[in-house]
Amino acid sequence: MSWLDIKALGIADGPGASPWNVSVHVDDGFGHELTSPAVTLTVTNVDPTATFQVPATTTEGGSFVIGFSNPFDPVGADVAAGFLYSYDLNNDGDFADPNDLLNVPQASYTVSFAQNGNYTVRGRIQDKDGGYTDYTGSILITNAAPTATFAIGVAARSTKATRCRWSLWIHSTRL
Ligand SMILES: [Ca+2]
Ligand SMILES: [Ca+2]
Ligand SMILES: [Ca+2]
Repeated sequence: MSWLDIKALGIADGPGASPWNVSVHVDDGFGHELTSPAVTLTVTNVDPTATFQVPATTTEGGSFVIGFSNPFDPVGADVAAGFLYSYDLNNDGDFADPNDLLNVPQASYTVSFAQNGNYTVRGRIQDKDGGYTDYTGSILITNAAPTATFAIGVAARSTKATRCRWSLWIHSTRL
């Protein structure tokens, strides 16, 4: 009995109702019938996979997108049910920290880190049966150089053409 034969019986999605008791009944059409002893068949779930994408670098304070593409599961029932995604921004294995996301349907997540540094984030794709695969990706958050605008004003006050008083002021704004 092949796997295709088993799938034809409707046993395709593990774990489903596993374990199954399977026996084979043979009838040659001439009155000879035979039923085999039942054997136990356990169909295990296969974990889904995907490509986890994290940009290599960005600038601090800016937002960027992490997420999954090419989700795959060999069982149509698991694909049809849709996958759940989780995001662990500090890669501590806990998907419930502030700004983490646990078991959400969206395959991408827009995040930002306030400080520069090298960060590793974890992502998980999970099927309806709880099978999952974790991935990690690293991003370098570069320091954002401070910027400023300068305004320089000059005023002249004079009572005579040969005598002048000058005032100078500088205004700066740090962004
Ligand atoms: Ca399954
Ligand atoms: Ca699966
Ligand atoms: Ca976490």
